[in-house]
Amino acid sequence: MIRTFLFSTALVIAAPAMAQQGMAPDQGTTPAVPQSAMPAAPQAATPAAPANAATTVASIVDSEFPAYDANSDGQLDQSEFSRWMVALKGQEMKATGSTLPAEQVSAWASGAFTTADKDKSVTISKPELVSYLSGGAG
Ligand SMILES: [Ca+2]
Repeated sequence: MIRTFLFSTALVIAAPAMAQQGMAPDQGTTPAVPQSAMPAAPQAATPAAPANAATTVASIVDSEFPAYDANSDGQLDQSEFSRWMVALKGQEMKATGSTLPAEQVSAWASGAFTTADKDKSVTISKPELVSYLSGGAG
């Protein structure tokens, strides 16, 4: 769910950038890698996923990370991470028109933290977040 929303956000972000390039869709865009170029991808059965999805998530995380890394230590603690996830969830709910009670959103964010913190360091690093948002958290 969150992942889907992240991609649509990326598209919204990308659209004005392309418009500034004189509406030439052939310039400044990375050609899509054919699905057949990624035979090893376990989620190859998902045709809607852009081939460069991981790169897209990574670049979004890169640009947003400092805004949520309140103490600038390069890691997100649970409250920093939750703020980000709750913000994403809020945008997602707005986009989909569905709503969840605040306590459910916060319970979800708490579970997301546990899932994303693969090495159990009780902080989320950039790679952990990228992995989580890319759906690599299993
Ligand atoms: Ca961690």
